Amino acid sequence: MRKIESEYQPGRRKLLKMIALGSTAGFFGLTGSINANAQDKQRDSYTNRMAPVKIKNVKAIATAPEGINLIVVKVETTEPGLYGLGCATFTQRAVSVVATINSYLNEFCVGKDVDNIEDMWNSFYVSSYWRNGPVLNNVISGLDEALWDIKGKRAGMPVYQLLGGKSRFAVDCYAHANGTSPEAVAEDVKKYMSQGFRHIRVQQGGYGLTGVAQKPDFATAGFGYEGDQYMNDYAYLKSVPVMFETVRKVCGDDVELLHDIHERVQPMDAINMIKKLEQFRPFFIEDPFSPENMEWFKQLRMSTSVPIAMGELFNNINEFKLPMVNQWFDYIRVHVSQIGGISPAVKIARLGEYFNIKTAFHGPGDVSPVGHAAHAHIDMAIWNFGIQEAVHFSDKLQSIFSGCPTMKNGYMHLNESPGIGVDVNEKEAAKYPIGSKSRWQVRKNDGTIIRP
Ligand code: GCO
Ligand code: MG
Repeated sequence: MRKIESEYQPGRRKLLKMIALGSTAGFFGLTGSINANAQDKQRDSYTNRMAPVKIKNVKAIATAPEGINLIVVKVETTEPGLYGLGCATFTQRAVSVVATINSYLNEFCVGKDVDNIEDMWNSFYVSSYWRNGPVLNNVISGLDEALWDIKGKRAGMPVYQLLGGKSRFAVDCYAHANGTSPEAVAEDVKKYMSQGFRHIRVQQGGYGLTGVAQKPDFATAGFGYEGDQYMNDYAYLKSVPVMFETVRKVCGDDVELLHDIHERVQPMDAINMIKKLEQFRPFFIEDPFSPENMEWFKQLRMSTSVPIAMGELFNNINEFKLPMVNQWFDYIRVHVSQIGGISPAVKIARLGEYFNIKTAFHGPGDVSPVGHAAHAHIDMAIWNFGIQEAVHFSDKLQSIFSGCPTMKNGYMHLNESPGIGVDVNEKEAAKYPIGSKSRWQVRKNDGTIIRP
């Protein structure tokens, strides 16, 4: 009868096996303890290197070198020489943003840990109970971007690396061509094409031809206020197809053309005009309607296949959800500081990925160089990047802000420094105090105020 092996009978082979198993376990134990030691060392060095750093002071730096109010938040920390900068530029209500930064935000932040960006964002966001307005969101944006700047400096890497690294070698941008006639606009387009831009926005007489409008009847009648602009929407609606036709004739088809309706005409007029532009293959038409008229997108989508960009006036991150789920537009025009900074902008961009909607972040002159750089860090990392609005950084602006992104061949390049990469000279900034005038009233011929 064959002997049954009992569960646990140590025989020689078994003994050898046990010894082998034991020494293997010993070996792994040893290596395990070596790994554990290595991990402990890593954790210790991380915690040593990333020992908690607290916020010492938060202040607003306000400057207007080009007559446009720019606001930056500076977060100073308990670690000598370590501070962060973030864009909080709401140029039309700059004084209110500065006051809120130097009071509520500073009071909220002092003594808190610099590391927990998401929690700092959400806790300040709800700390006012009422939330999501342009002033408070710009204040949060300044804090948010400054904390990302600090985290990048502590990690010793540019912010785009913290967001997942490069998805492209540089940020493709569009330039702004303008002129008082279709021919002058075409000349301006040629100028930017010669600088290497592949995407160019075309505007005749600024937004809505206001730059070339005649004297309106409301002014003759003595109605309205000083500085009111006049928009003749009939003249504007006829001028845009003529402008596109002229630019295509003069500059050809190898340039992408963009145009900003700037929400200034009646929705059905916008739809009819956009249909007339189909033959000129626009890259995108921006802000066909105001945020107050979102339902009209259904009609627009049924009427034309011209790509649409929308969103610079959205303050509430949730304003993007429904239009994106319904694919009412193709490009997300986030004004990053108006919705609260890098953290919410990345969330919206990532959401866009699931609806094949690309980004075209708002990048006008009323964004600080810190803000423009923050845009570019997100643009470098996200997959669904579309195009970035670019501006020229003047020498005066660069005398205040060092490390500004550079433009080459229509691409924006970051400087690879840790953090956001832009610094500010407070003494220089103080030479150009901000103002409190803002003129965004635009009227029709009879004096009716329109959405500007
Ligand atoms: C754009 C915008 C800006 C805004 C300006 C408001 O597409 O660049 O429409 O020009 O009008 O930022 O202050
Ligand atoms: Mg716009």
